[in-house]
Amino acid sequence: MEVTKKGLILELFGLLLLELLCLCLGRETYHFNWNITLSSYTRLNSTKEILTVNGLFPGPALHVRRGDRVFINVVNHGNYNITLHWHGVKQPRNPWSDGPEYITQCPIQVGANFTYEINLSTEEGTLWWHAHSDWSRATVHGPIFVYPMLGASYPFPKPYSQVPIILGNWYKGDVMEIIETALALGGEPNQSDAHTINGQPGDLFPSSKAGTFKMVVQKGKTYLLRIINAGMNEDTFFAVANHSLTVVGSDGAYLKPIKTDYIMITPGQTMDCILKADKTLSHYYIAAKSYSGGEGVGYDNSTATAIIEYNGTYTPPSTPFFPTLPDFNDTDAATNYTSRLRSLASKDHPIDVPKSFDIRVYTTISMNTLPCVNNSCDGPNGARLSSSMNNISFRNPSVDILQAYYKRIKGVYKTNFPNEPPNYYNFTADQFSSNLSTPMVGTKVKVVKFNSTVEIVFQGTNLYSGENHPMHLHGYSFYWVGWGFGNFNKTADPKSYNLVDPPEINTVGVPKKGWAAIRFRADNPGVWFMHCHLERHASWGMNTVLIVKNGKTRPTSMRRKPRHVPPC
Ligand SMILES: *[C@@H]1O[C@H](CO)[C@@H](O)[C@H](O)[C@H]1NC(C)=O
Ligand SMILES: *[C@@H]1O[C@H](CO)[C@@H](O)[C@H](O)[C@H]1NC(C)=O
Ligand SMILES: *[C@@H]1O[C@H](CO)[C@@H](O)[C@H](O)[C@H]1NC(C)=O
Ligand SMILES: *[C@@H]1O[C@H](CO)[C@@H](O)[C@H](O)[C@H]1NC(C)=O
Ligand SMILES: *[C@@H]1O[C@H](CO)[C@@H](O)[C@H](O)[C@H]1NC(C)=O
Ligand SMILES: *[C@@H]1O[C@H](CO)[C@@H](O)[C@H](O)[C@H]1NC(C)=O
Ligand SMILES: *[C@@H]1O[C@H](CO)[C@@H](O)[C@H](O)[C@H]1NC(C)=O
Ligand SMILES: *[C@@H]1O[C@H](CO)[C@@H](O)[C@H](O)[C@H]1NC(C)=O
Ligand SMILES: *[C@@H]1O[C@H](CO)[C@@H](O)[C@H](O)[C@H]1NC(C)=O
Ligand SMILES: *[C@@H]1O[C@H](CO)[C@@H](O)[C@H](O)[C@H]1NC(C)=O
Ligand SMILES: *[C@@H]1O[C@H](CO)[C@@H](O)[C@H](O)[C@H]1NC(C)=O
Ligand SMILES: *[C@@H]1O[C@H](CO)[C@@H](O)[C@H](O)[C@H]1NC(C)=O
Ligand SMILES: [Cu+2]
Repeated sequence: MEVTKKGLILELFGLLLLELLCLCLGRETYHFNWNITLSSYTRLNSTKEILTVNGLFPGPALHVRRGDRVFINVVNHGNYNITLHWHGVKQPRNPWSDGPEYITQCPIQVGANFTYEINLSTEEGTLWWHAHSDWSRATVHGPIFVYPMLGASYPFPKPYSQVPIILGNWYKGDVMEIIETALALGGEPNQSDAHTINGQPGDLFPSSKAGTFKMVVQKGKTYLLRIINAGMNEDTFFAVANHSLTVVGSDGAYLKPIKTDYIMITPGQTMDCILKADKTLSHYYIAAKSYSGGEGVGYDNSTATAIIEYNGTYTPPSTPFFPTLPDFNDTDAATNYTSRLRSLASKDHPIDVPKSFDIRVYTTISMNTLPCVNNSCDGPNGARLSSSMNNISFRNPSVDILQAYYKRIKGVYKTNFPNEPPNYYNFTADQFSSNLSTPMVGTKVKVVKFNSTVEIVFQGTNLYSGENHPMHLHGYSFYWVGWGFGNFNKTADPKSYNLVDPPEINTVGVPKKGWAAIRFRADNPGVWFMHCHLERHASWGMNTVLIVKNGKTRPTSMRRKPRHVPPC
């Protein structure tokens, strides 16, 4: 820990330079006050009070440029304790503003407030924000538009207009009660009653004709659809009738353009798609429905729609043209699309994928069951549904892990998250012996040294049916270097990794009965949640935490604790 005087001066000088650089480049600072309120909304003929930010569903959009700084004071006038998370924002050295409850903060209690301080860094494209406590994110979420820096341009012709397309769900019941009931009884939570596009189920639902999201386009212009999957529990197929999409970005980083008729997007992901309005003047449906590869796994089978209307004088068809979407269970269609994603990896948008690694964590992601008194639960054979990573079903502590780490409070978490599955079996078999179903329960984290190169291989298991799991890591974006069906083979599979232009993302879909490998450099010290973005799996424990230790200098260490953080 020798911080020399010279080193310190250089360091301070460096910081000063950075600050000046930011000023010259026109880095902006914004201040917002957000009010968590209960507001009344009607969908599918049912009216209910939902949690919102400033009364809006979906919530307000943040419009920022790369590198900007944002302060958001969140005042909780709702009926639940709440936290907000800035999904895909790396929060350099600053886990204090990341948001997951009991991981980096205790919730903002009803009547209290907390200011998130967010420095954007290398993100550029589309991200989003959402609540990160219980299931409140069902209605508490919104887009983050990150434009290029002042004077910089897009790596594609500037679109005429940019439109957020937020995929979500509508539940007739109260979402918080739905998950509380499911956890109490041990079974599946109720499905949502509709998929939504920008908060509207669309006119395939007879009640909501007036409430379909409509987008008016000028023939000949291009539109950037900033698509966000804010859905709770299902991957989604998405398409626009008669129009192909050109995908140019995902998760706040650019991609090599991909022309496609449909996309598959998991909860947690974003896709930036260019749509050229070059078809006959008419009305065209936009449609979204579930991709659900799991056998016997329930899903909301409804289709949400929105409408693209060409501006002009013409007689529209009585029903707009409808797009072709893959079948609900078409895993080929899902993987065909996602396997085409490649980083732009240009001179202006370079990538830096680790060619080797210091640490590999090979972790199963699995459904499980826990025993239930008198086999009286609603899960398989009266057991209680559960989920795990490396056979540990994660439980939130009652004091946040960040605080416990910072203040060295003992007994809150253990640092022995295993680097390998505790037992090897055919993870993707069709049949399993029943002794494999029960996980351990606990709060185990993985600790890594600052600046180490990390490879994580997620291995989906087929226990109680495999499905595509969108695994999300906070505090980082990572390179998705490889994937395959079956069990990962550490000798053979790394040979086929893409170390040239892998996509840089923050949420990776681990294919049903398969694996996915990611790499990153652990250069952001802090406490970072890693979890499945299917909300029921996260509620059941498909989570862990990555603690990245401090480096040797101030700029490579976590920021100090802000003066005011919500008490536990
Ligand atoms: C926040 O919302 C609550 C409940 O709707 C309202 O009483 C309060 O005045 C609002 N506060 C601000 C600052 O808008
Ligand atoms: C909010 O948190 C406080 C303190 O932990 C707790 O007493 C209260 O019951 C919580 N409120 C709700 C609505 O969960
Ligand atoms: C936020 O909480 C602090 C401390 O309790 C309080 O002094 C302040 O008035 C609150 N601010 C708002 C906008 O509610
Ligand atoms: C954000 O950046 C500014 C300027 O570089 C710095 O002073 C501030 O401490 C940073 N804040 C956070 C939350 O990282
Ligand atoms: C809404 O109510 C109308 C009139 O009662 C009915 O025709 C329609 O089917 C209902 N829609 C839904 C989605 O329940
Ligand atoms: C969709 O699901 C509902 C409820 O589970 C079921 O009644 C209906 O038949 C399903 N529709 C289709 C087209 O599969
Ligand atoms: C539709 O076109 C007319 C005439 O060109 C123009 O005035 C109007 O602003 C356009 N509307 C939209 C929503 O683009
Ligand atoms: C998809 O579901 C249909 C109808 O349930 C079934 O016939 C088909 O085999 C399934 N396809 C796949 C790839 O599982
Ligand atoms: C997936 O790609 C393969 C190979 O390109 C092709 O044969 C197959 O038809 C595609 N499947 C779907 C559903 O698009
Ligand atoms: C694992 O199970 C799958 C599905 O039954 C089978 O295809 C595969 O050969 C098995 N792998 C091994 C190593 O036994
Ligand atoms: C992290 O490691 C890389 C590769 O060894 C090195 O180039 C870089 O300077 C290190 N970063 C820090 C902040 O120590
Ligand atoms: C893994 O791949 C190696 C090299 O191709 C092969 O020799 C070995 O049998 C494979 N292991 C398994 C369990 O399939
Ligand atoms: Cu999952």
